[in-house]
Amino acid sequence: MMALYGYFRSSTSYRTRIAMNLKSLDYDYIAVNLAQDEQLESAFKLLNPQGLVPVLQADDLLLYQSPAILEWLEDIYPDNPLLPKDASGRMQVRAISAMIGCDIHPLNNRRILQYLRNELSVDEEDVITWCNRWITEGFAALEKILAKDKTRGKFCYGDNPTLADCYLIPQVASARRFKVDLSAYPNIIEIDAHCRRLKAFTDADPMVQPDAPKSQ
Ligand SMILES: N[C@@H](CCC(=O)N[C@@H](CS)C(=O)NCC(=O)O)C(=O)O
Repeated sequence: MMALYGYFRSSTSYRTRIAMNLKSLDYDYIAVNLAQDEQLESAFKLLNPQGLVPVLQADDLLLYQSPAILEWLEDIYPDNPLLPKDASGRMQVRAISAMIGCDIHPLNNRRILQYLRNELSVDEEDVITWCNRWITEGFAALEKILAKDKTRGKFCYGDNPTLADCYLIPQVASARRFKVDLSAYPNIIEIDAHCRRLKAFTDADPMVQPDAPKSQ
């Protein structure tokens, strides 16, 4: 059985959970409480010296960096593929994934925001403005790419969920948390709504993870 070290609200953990669910893979969920900096403790840094979640343990293999984990899952568990067969389709899915994973998410992930708040004394309103700036720029470009693809079904690419959807849905959740007005991105909203009706996505939702705060 694999073990996934993650945090309920972490987008990179969320995208990994979606991919594992889409491939119907069982795993133990091991919560690493980022709010209490458990990721910086020496025990966790033995798993990932970067002090970042997710980490996936598969037998004696320790996997880190969600893009590499997702590609590894695709290589080792080819059923329910998350990449198209053709090279240009694979390029397109990886490009959308990179727009989110390389160019949007890193600018609004927790440690960057904590640095803005705690080291640079940026107030919460400006932190939200910062997040909005980078999410809206990325989403505006992504919306154009999605609108232009006339062969696209209900997902980011083609008629089936791909890695691109694993990246997009957590980024939309995080955009909502940062109060981004999503009305200018109808294709993104539609893909998000469609994916969030599927069990692989709902089971990966932050609020149903064992470490999510219990609702009153
Ligand atoms: N590129 C890495 C980024 C991982 C990452 O930034 N993880 C965040 C949670 S989404 C984290 O562990 N943050 C720790 C912190 O804020 O100190 C990946 O995709 O795995």
